[in-house]
Amino acid sequence: LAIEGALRQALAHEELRVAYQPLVRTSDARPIGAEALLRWTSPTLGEVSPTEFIKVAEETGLIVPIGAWVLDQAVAEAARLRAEGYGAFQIAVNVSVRQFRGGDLAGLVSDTLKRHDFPAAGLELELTESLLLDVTPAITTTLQSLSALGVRLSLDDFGTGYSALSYLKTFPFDILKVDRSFIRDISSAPDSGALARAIIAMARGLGLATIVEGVETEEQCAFARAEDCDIMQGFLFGKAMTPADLRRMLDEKA
Ligand code: G
Ligand code: G
Ligand code: MN
Ligand code: NA
Repeated sequence: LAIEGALRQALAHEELRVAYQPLVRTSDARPIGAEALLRWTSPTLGEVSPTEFIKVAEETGLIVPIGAWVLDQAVAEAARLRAEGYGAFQIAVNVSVRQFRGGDLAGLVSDTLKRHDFPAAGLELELTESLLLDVTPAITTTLQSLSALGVRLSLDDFGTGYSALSYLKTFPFDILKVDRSFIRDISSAPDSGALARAIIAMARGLGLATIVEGVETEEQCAFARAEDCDIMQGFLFGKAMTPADLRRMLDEKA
């Protein structure tokens, strides 16, 4: 595989970078944090789509060292932002199932937070339903250790996988990210948004915070506000951007 070979070189040759997509508080439209999203420009393959190379990284196990690197970069950036006075900046990092098998994930997270003197409560780890498909005792223990550190756990892309709703009560999740497919066709039609509305209400009933993903229009933004969703994310506010662009946005919206 061309991608696999090139990806093995990528970390060592500094071809990877982390981009940051703003997370916006619904109540006052302020950016309060960002999701770290990995980007790769390969000298031979050009700009490779994350959906494509993350799949390869997961299959080969390369996601273990790459994931540790993303976590380090993202927490370091968030610590700098806090030191520069950007409030209680929150950082969200995606974690693959494979990283739960690659060693001591809770230890890695704890060490990373200590190294950058960053509070656990400022870090959100985004997990997908695939983690819960065949959950092992080791996965359960790791989730509990992460939660005990004070890190917040979110269930990403909610509603697209094979979720048994009981997962939400069995595991220590703090945040539910409503997949963007549920708000894609929001309109003035009376039944549009019914599923998103039900998911948000259920999350609230379980004491989970909610993030609505894929907010691209004012109409979708108004929907999130009307439904009292906590945080919004989407192209209406910004795509994944460089740290410099993120600072410009935080300065403008301060
Ligand atoms: O940035 P974009 O929306 O194109 O990302 C595509 C997919 O890649 C998403 O599912 C996203 O969660 C995933 N992704 C992006 N960065 C990371 C990362 O650092 N680690 C993992 N595991 N997944 C990531
Ligand atoms: O799976 P996860 O939710 O982590 O993936 C995040 C992906 O969603 C990124 O690739 C990001 O580029 C994409 N994304 C973020 N906001 C929007 C949006 O408003 N519209 C669309 N179509 N994609 C988005
Ligand atoms: Mn995500
Ligand atoms: Na998502």
